[in-house]
Formats: sequence, structure tokens, C-alpha cells
Amino acid sequence: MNRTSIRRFVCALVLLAALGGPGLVAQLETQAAHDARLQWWREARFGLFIHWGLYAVPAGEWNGKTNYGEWIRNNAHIPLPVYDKFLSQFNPVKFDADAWVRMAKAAGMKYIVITSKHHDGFALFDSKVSDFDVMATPFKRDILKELAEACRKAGGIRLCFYHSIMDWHHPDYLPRRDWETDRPAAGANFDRYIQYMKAQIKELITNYGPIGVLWFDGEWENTWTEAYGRDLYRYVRGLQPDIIINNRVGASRSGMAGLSQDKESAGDFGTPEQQIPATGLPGLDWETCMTMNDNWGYNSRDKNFKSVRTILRMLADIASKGGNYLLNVGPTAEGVFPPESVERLKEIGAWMAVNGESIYGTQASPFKKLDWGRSTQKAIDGGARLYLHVFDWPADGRLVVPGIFNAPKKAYLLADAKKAALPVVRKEDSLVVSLPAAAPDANDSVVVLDVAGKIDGLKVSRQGTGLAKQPILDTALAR
Ligand code: H79
Repeated sequence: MNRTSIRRFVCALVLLAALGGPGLVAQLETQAAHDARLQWWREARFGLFIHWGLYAVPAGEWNGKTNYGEWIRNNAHIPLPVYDKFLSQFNPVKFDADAWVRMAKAAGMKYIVITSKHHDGFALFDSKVSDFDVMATPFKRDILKELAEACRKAGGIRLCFYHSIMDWHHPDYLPRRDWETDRPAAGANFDRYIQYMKAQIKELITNYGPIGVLWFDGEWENTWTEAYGRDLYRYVRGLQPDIIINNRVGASRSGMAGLSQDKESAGDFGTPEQQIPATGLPGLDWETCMTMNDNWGYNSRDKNFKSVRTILRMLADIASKGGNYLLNVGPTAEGVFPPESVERLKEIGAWMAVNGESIYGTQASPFKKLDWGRSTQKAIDGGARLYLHVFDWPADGRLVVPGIFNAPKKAYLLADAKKAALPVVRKEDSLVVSLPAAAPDANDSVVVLDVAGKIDGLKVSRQGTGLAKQPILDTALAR
């Protein structure tokens, strides 16, 4: 075997291991029960991530350096007693849970994942087992309670929590940061830390539930094991049987690609971070989480926001590969979303209002590659409906859909309320749709193509090749 084929072989092995079955999950439920539990999440496709906590107070700046985010305590080596002072400065008087939920819903998002606790250990809720919580700030309002209320009132959107396993604040958490000389580890007891974490999780599920997803993170330190992960997974499912839990509950994630390597590992879905898998991952549930600029937590200087075009094309790309998109906002210490985020959410919502049907409840593309964009699909009566996401509107007005052997039934623009038929002809193994001269949307125009029977194309969605070295941003998306 040459180098390339060895690499391919290893990739295939990794993929097979990942596809090998749900392991722990299979012990707890049948495939049908599993599918029923994940159904809302698979259909949702688009969610809002919110990173909010004490780190919003310094807003990315410490001792003249301005490139910090939610990791500021660790990266700027801020001693605990100094960081604790942010407690008295956290007073987000402009926080309006209803407004946040309204913005997420208007953007077409179906769930919100907010940091109940990030690595710094600060709880955004009223925790009876911790003094390092929002009730110890001048704000003294249970933020998660207000969000849970707002979601319940609004309907159609699920509240979910991000909860960090790693904790830089709790005395029993181990290991200490290697730069921390003022916090001796003597006397710390990691099992006692786990009891504390479980107590907080019980509060989250009992007082704010039912919740959609419990999204763990910070599982990579050597104190956390797969056995702890399996135990935690069972514990959480025991508290709320229909909850969904990400794969970072366990200890077998492979780096930022976010997919579990061990088929026995705990967790319901993979979590690629700041990247989109190069291809679809048949049989795997996954969600790409991504920042809108370069930081998760609020950084007042970070103006490197992705364009609406990039975000929308990423959403289509991810859906075309069978994944979800969890897009982040980092609110300010006053309690508002940065204006750049508000603006983008609005524009995304305008596109979703017209084209949401091409995202929600869709399946991965049947095509290997589409030069002009991406596709998603849905089963319909007697056939399949293809949603052709056209990024590059063909100058000659001919949209070539390659490698499809089904008979065409009807084509129209999703933006056309009248659904006026677009002519479709067969040319060898392609269908060719005749398009109007102007694209209805400069970022992503969706053409609906209904065909008879199941799609005879590839069963695997591919766009790009290989799982290794996945690009953070497929540059074609940003063109
Ligand atoms: O909450 C946001 C970030 O603060 C958090 N995850 C998102 C959702 C995050 N924590 N760390 N990182 C992101 C980057 C950390 C990467 C590493 Fe590793 C941890 C490199 C080595 C240890 C993860 C585990 C990647 C490889 C192994």
C-alpha cells in the first residue's frame, strides 16, 4: 500500500469504529426508541449557542492584551481571588430573556444551548450547592429560570445547557492549572467533585426542565475517564430519560474533529468544533458548533464576524452532510447580544423564513459533488424532493444536476409563492433545470426538484474528500 491508500485505510477504520453502533446507548434503549428520542433534534438542524458568564466583564481584555475570551482566567493567569472580583461587577441590567428567545426564533433556530457553567466554574443559575453563582452577583436573578420561562412561553424552541466538566474554581477539581501556585491540590478529592457536578446537573434538570440537550465539554483532562462518562451519561438519562447528551460526556473524542473513536463510548452525537466534516457521516448524528466571530465569550475588540453569506452557506453545507449547526453568540456584561450578531441573526431569519423548508427535517445530499452549491433532500409521496442550494447562479440559466436517474416531476423556486414550474430536461445522466436570469437570493437560492422514486444516486453525501485535515472553512463557501 502506498501512503495515500494507507491513509484511506486508516480513515475507513476510524469511520467504521465510529459507525460500529451506539454501544452504551444500545444497552439502554432500542433503535426505535433512540430514533424517537433524537427526532426533534435531527429535524431542528439549527440552534443558538450562548457563551455567557463572568468573562463578559473583562470583555476579552487583561493587562493591555485584548485577545482573550471565555478562557481569560486560564490564558491570562488570573489568580482565583482576583477573578472572583468579577462577581461584584456582573450586573447585566439589560438582560431580557424574551428578547433573546425572540431573536433566536426569528433567526429560525429551534434550540438554544447556554452555558449553565463554563470552565471558570461560574453558575449562571441559582445553585444551592455553590456560592459561585449568579445569586452572588448584584444582579441576583436566575438567568436560566428566566430563559426557561421565555422558551416555554414562546413555544417551538427548546432550552439546552452547556455544562463544563473541567472546573477552575471548585477546590475538589483536579488537576490544577500548571501556573497556579497559590492553590495547592492537597486535600482535593475528585470523586467529591463529581458529586458536586451531579448535584448541579440535578438542579438543572429538576428546576428548569425538561431540557433538550445536556452539552458537556472540558472532558479532556486526564482525571476524566470513559468510565466516569458512562456513569454520568446513565445518571443524566436517569433524571430525564428523553434528554439528549453530546459525546463530550465521555473521554473518547478525537480532537476538534469531535467524533468519538470508540463505538462503546457514551453520548448521542458528535461535536466537530469550528469545523465542518469534509463529507457526510452516514449513520452518525453530529453537530458543528461555531463562533460568529473569533471568540465564544464576549470580546469587545473582536470584529471579525463571518458574513451572512458564509453563515448561510455553512448551514446549507452542514445540512447537506446530515448535521446540525450550532451558531454562537457571546452577550455583553450588560446582557445584550453584540449588534453585529443581532444584525446577522435578523438576516439569517429572513432567509430561513423563505427557505427553512430546505433545512428542517432534511436528509443529507445524495450527490457526490455539486459544482454550483449543495443539496438536501426529503422523502415525499412516491418519490423524493431535492432542495438544490444554488450558491453560484449559472450564467447560462442551465442548472445541471449530475448523476441522477430518476424521472423529474416538478421543479420550482422555493422563493416563488406561486411555485411556477421550471422546465426540466434529461441530458444523459443529468437533469437540467432552466432557471430565470436573476437569482432570487444572492447567497443561496433554493430550487425544489421533485423526482419519482427514491434517489438512485450515491447513498453517501460527499463534498470534498477525506476525513483528515478538515478545513476550518471550505473557502468555496465564502466566495
Ligand atoms: O466552550 C467553547 C470553548 O471554550 C471550548 N469549547 C467551545 C464550545 C473549548 N475549550 N477548549 N477548546 C475549546 C480548545 C481546546 C483544545 C484542546 Fe484538546 C484541549 C486541545 C487539547 C486539549 C480537544 C481535546 C482537542 C484536542 C483534545
